Amino acid sequence: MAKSMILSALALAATVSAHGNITSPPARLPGQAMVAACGQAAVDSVLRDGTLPIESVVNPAASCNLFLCRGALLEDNLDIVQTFSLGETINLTAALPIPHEGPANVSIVLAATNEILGEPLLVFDSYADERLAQLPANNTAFSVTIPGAGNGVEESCVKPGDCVLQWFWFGTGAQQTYESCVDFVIAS
Ligand SMILES: *[C@@H]1O[C@H](CO)[C@@H](O)[C@H](O)[C@H]1NC(C)=O
Ligand SMILES: *[C@@H]1O[C@H](CO)[C@@H](O)[C@H](O)[C@H]1NC(C)=O
Ligand SMILES: *[C@@H]1O[C@H](CO)[C@@H](O)[C@H](O)[C@H]1NC(C)=O
Ligand SMILES: *[C@@H]1O[C@H](CO)[C@@H](O)[C@H](O)[C@H]1NC(C)=O
Ligand SMILES: [Cu+2]
Repeated sequence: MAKSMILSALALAATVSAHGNITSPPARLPGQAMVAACGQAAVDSVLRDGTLPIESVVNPAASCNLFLCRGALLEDNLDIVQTFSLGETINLTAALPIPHEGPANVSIVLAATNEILGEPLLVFDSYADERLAQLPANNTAFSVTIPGAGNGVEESCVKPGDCVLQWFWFGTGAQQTYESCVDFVIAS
């Protein structure tokens, strides 16, 4: 490896800082399918810091859809697809090592169109406010309830990859966007 490459790798490592992601249920991680779609440099940047905002992903390829799940793909996460029931309450936990105040929500997103199904399940008008002495407990441990019958969830979220439960947060001052996705299907 050329000395300049080592130096630039060190410089990158020095600027890495953690921001936030979902820690439970297990959320999509990068893998070989994401390498194919986004490129190795993009995946390496996410592997260096799994809490990276989408704006900091390095050199994403044109085929990389960062605005859904920060480019992470079902194909790399087939072993962690969750099964939820209509009306089930799902507890989530997030890590927020570096908070940035802004709106956040947790929504069922139709992966094919990147559209929210119905309304967001949970909305924070103000999330991760770094000016607070302590973040509210609900910023890192919260729950959502999967809608009941008649809301289109059972028809829309049938097979893995149809729907994701996406945590989305935008740090207004930092101008940074965070996304973590939990793959799920509705129990039949
Ligand atoms: C969250 O970030 C941590 C720290 O980089 C990383 O180890 C973990 O794999 C990430 N998890 C997800 C689901 O992105
Ligand atoms: C979800 O969280 C609530 C409140 O902390 C707790 O009472 C409940 O047992 C949790 N459910 C599961 C399935 O862990
Ligand atoms: C909710 O999340 C979606 C991404 O899933 C985002 O496009 C939308 O702006 C968010 N809404 C609010 C009010 O934060
Ligand atoms: C989170 O907790 C704060 C402080 O208790 C409260 O003001 C806010 O309404 C809660 N937000 C949500 C989305 O539950
Ligand atoms: Cu940040």
